[in-house]
Amino acid sequence: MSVISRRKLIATGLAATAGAGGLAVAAKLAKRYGLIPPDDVGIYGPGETLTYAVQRVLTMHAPAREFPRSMISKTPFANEVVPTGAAFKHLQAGGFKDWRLVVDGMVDRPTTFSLADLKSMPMKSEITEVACEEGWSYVAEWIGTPLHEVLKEVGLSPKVRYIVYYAIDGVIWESIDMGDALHPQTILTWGMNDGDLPVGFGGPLRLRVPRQLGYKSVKYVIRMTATDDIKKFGKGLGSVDPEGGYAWYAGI
Ligand SMILES: Nc1nc2c(c(=O)[nH]1)N[C@H]1C(S)=C(S)[C@@H](COP(=O)(O)O)O[C@H]1N2
Ligand SMILES: [Mo]
Repeated sequence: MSVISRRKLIATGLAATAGAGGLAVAAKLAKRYGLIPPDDVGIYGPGETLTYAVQRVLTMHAPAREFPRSMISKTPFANEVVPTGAAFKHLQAGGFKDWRLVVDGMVDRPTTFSLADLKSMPMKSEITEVACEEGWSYVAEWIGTPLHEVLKEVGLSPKVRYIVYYAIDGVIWESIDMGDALHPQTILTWGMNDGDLPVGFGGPLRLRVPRQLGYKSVKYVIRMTATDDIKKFGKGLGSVDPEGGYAWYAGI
């Protein structure tokens, strides 16, 4: 989806959910509850703040839609971005036995998890949709370890406001606020449709954030950092997407 049509969508969504009076209320709530997204800068800033605030106030605990098993897409389309770097290839050749997820930042116990470690924790399966900002989507069963279980394990500082997460490629990184980080549907996924998570779909480890557009569901996750200051990361906009013109908050 182009930047312009995204803006149109945002404007339409705002009008539909809030109306003119609601916008004023949302602006007030945004201020009061600190619902200011990291990309609240430049000419689109106020729009991003209102979209984020309206969505957050209305949907703070609302789950993403879940589907019956019969709706699982027969031929899910992977927007393949398989990392070709030597490090990934080496891990893949070893059956991902040596894949590690580092969780650090503002936590009591910075921890390195293997896939086996994650699989030994409470698990969750959910049938949800991946929706790309370019318009296509598919439904699949995702199986993994809820992120909140991992965060409980490492002991989050009460000051933490964002979880930043990185792909092995060294380019893609994202962040989510605590509303999404602690949401029961946000899972570190290692299984798909009853099997291992295929590499094309982000295997061996992908963060599924089903309440937001596909680009928040980063594939090949190797590190997560808890922080209270998102401005310290990258260009300070919260992820690579706003650096390229897309919204940091991509709620659906
Ligand atoms: N590491 C990594 N993760 C990524 C991407 C990427 O380029 N690299 N693309 C994102 C985008 S834009 C979308 S829409 C989804 C696509 O997921 P799919 O391949 O399962 O359809 O993955 C997201 N995760
Ligand atoms: Mo996408």
